[in-house]
Amino acid sequence: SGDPEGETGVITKTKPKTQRPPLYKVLLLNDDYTPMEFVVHVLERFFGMSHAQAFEIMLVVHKKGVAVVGVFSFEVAETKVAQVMDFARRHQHPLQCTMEKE
Ligand code: NFA
Repeated sequence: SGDPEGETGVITKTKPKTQRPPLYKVLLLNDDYTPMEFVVHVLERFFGMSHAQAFEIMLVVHKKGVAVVGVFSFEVAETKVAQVMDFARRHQHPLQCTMEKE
């Protein structure tokens, strides 16, 4: 009663939380058949990596089985996955690209 901070005298502030859209990791998966040079080309073409960067990430996928190749909004991630899957299919390589919520 008559206490703007409640009954305790302790001042609390509420911070308005800015809503950020969820981010999605785009993953590239290893397989036994897709040529290494093709994967390097995919990383350069669709993920804007330099040749050296692309070669490095390709080797991570090759050795560890999977790597995150980028983090994007849902719509951009979905487009990247579709572009890579379509490019691999057209070249008859079994390369797999997926996405998951961060
Ligand atoms: N493992 C494939 C090979 O030895 C290369 C590869 C790397 C495939 C990364 C897919 C992803 N030819």
